[in-house]
Amino acid sequence: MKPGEQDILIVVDVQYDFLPGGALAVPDGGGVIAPVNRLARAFRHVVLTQDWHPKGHASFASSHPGKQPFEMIDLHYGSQALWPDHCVQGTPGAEISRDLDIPHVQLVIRKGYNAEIDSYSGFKEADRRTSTGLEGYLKERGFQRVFCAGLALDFCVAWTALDAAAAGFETYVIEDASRAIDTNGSLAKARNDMNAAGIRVIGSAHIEAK
Ligand code: VGL
Ligand code: ZN
Repeated sequence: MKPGEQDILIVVDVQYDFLPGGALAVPDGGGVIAPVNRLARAFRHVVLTQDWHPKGHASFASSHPGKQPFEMIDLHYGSQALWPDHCVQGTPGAEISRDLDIPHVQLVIRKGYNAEIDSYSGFKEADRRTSTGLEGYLKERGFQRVFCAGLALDFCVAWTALDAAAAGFETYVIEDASRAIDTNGSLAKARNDMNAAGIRVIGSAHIEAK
């Protein structure tokens, strides 16, 4: 298919902390850079998300004495996975990779900046009520199809895609332009949830150049 005026690519969290050597390095995370750059050239409209936590964020294991990264904890909005400190506002690990070559990016949406609430999704925080404003932005601009890629497939890419579908966008995830963390069955669960929501998981070969 050929992306048009009503299609937008959301490139999720391609930040140094999720790349090799980063605080929460996604296995083969660097493998997304080339396919994302190639893909982005086919889209006139591209937005990025950026995980952007204050120090001491509720999703950091270090904020909960006795807890380790990748354990679960109950927070006021429900169950939350705990992570190593990552993407702390203003640190090098929070920067978007300079290897992304997408000068036509139109918007960078930051998320996870509320100290007490995580946000895997670019649309809605983990309390499932606090909006980032992205839905309104995309609707006001008349987009109909949303294509998601980036890091990590089983967390921020999947949650962003699930919220895009819930908001009524025809939603695609581009698998070879994404990589997963895969902890505690998260990848299988994400695939199931995306399937159930009618999200199409496709390869970037299906996207024709402009
Ligand atoms: C992410 C865990 C914590 C992601 C962000 O980008 O998938 N995962 N924060
Ligand atoms: Zn995070």
